[in-house]
Amino acid sequence: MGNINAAADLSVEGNIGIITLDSPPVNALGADVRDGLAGAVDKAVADPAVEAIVLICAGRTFIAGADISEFGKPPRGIGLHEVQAKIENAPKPVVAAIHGTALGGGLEVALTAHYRVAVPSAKLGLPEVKLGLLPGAGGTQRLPRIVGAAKALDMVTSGTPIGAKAALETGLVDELAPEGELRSAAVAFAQKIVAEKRPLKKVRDLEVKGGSPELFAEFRKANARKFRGFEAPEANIKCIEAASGLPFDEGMKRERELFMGLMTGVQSAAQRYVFFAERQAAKIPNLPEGTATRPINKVGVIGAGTMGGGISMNFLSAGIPVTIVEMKQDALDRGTGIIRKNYENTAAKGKLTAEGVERNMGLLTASMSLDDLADCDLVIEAVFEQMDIKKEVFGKLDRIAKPGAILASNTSYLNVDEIAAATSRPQDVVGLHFFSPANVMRLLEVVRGARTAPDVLATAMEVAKKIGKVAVVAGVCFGFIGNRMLSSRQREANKLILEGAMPWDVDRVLYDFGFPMGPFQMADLAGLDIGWSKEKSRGETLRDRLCEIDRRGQKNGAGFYDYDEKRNRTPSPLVEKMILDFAAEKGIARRAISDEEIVERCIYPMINEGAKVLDEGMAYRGSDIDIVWINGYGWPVYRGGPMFYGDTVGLQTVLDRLNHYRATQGDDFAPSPLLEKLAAEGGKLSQYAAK
Ligand code: T1G
Repeated sequence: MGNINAAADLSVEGNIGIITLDSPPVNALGADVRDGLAGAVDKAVADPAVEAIVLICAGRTFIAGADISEFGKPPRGIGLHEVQAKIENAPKPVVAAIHGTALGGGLEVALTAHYRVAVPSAKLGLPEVKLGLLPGAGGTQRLPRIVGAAKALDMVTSGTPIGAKAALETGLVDELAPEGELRSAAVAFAQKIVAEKRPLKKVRDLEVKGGSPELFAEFRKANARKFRGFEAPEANIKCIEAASGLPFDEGMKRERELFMGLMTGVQSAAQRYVFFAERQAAKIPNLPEGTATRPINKVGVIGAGTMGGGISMNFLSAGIPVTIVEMKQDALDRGTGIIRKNYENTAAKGKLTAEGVERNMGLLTASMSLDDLADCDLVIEAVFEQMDIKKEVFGKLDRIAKPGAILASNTSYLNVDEIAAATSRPQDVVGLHFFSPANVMRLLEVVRGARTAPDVLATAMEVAKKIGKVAVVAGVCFGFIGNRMLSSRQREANKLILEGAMPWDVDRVLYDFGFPMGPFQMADLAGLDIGWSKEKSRGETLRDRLCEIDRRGQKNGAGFYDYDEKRNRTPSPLVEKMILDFAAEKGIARRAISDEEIVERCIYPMINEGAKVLDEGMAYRGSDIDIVWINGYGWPVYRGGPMFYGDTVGLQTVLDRLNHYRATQGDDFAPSPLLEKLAAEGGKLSQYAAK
């Protein structure tokens, strides 16, 4: 293809030189693409027949950014800044023709062109902040010169792209081309600017509008909570400030300095790791060649409670019809009513049109008979977490569902093999563990039973992507991956508040670590009485005692914390006294507990449990475990996940601390053999993959 190199081609049509980049899958700016682009610009500039240049990409998208896989490796090929200088300083107009997504370095290249033409479906953005970075090829200096400081602040710190129509309104795009006619439209545009002798519009020569000190102060204040713990957002803000206050070249120096600071930091290494880890998780190793997925055109959901309703919404929002079944009319009406209410709330926030609400609701069929699931391609059970009830449901489903239907359980920890054994088709049974609220949380644990067929597993992963979930395959064990590791953190948190810490100490430390909230605030939010029964309660645990005095959590104004009418949370003196009395009753001599011990006691056993999960083959990869924790439990993405964090701390250090606590806390801290092996070999949990 390429007559410049494998990635770049230059053709001439009349007086227009057309540079076409073709480097699947996303035309990322790897060395070959940069070299090819530079060569093609040189050649087009040198050709007297060429009066203007169009830069376009083959495949599904315009350049989607620098090649992230090159980061951290020895530089190869021409630098991106040099390529951009050739474009911006070309003596002939350069028109960037954009389809798909012009992201990061891709948009930064387009910003050095003199004009930009895009199809309406195109998106333009600078998502580097999601990688713990900032646009390091002039994006923070050129973007505000077009869209203004306020819009640029929002775009670079959120990383959210804007559509081509919005880009046209802000001047980021000069003209929209009809879908499917980008090339011809861009060539016609180039011919027009030549005929009209339009100037070579350099973005760098424009002034930044609206960059006042008040803007930056207010922006920082308004986003402090959202950016808590992250380094990259502040660095991006500083760059937009520089663009507003310094000459272009000075601003570029400031951008470079801040970019390198992030590039060499742990947070960006973590966030770039997560980018690839999330895509790896979607891949099933050793899938038999030619495994085809089953079509999922109709879904059945059993149970219209919180989970059943949330699960249904995922499919409805993706345009897949759902039949939801409940045994009682009032429960069914309540469930479908909540689904509608949720959509109306989304519409009220402007994120869904009224037509969208009706479209989604129009795909929902409510029923009180399992027989109405007979034509579903996938049925998801979301009934009470009790094995006998689940077995009964699956036994009935076995008789009702059509051959080849996939039967899934939303169980959060029960044995999927046992459930499958209640049917005559265990090969069609899989676990689909949604996280509450199921229509919001991105994580889906896909639990493969011993007899789950490969095409069922592949279909589950495919449908997960279709409904916008991040799916991770888990093996059958208690709590699968996430909840199994969570239980070790919960155990230690409960012990720590008897040994000397208070709930608010543990919550503060884990909040500062980067979690959205600590375990005791989480317990109050979820409700302390979940799974608790007055009849059976014997006051053995602190939670029993709290529920026995009707401290059920945030919902009734008192749990581990006291809550005022605005739900503001304060440590409870009553609970503090209960804890002291309870510890004394247990003969526990309380002591001062450091923040460091809280982190080590809550996090290191999770790392150890993750190593056990890997060793038992309950997860394919260490990075899969990190994806579970980031997308299901709010693990701070800038720490990469428990496996990546263990590698960052150093596995030998983790091992030493586990053995230290084992002396006083017992075999809950006995290290996993895999952890010992990797520590001895200098291996990494985040790079580990089951054979
Ligand atoms: N570099 C390397 N590989 C990339 C890549 C990139 N920028 N983007 C995607 N891939 C791979 C990805 O790993 C996957 O590989 C395949 O392409 C399909 O991706 C100097 C420093 C473009 C919206 O952050 O947002 O520019 O798994 O599954 O869902 O200032 O990919 O098939 O082997 O995601 O259709 C800034 C990142 C970089 C954009 C397409 N750019 N990419 O989504 O496909 S830093 C980004 C995306 C930078 C400059 C700075 C998405 C997409 P595999 P996919 P998709």
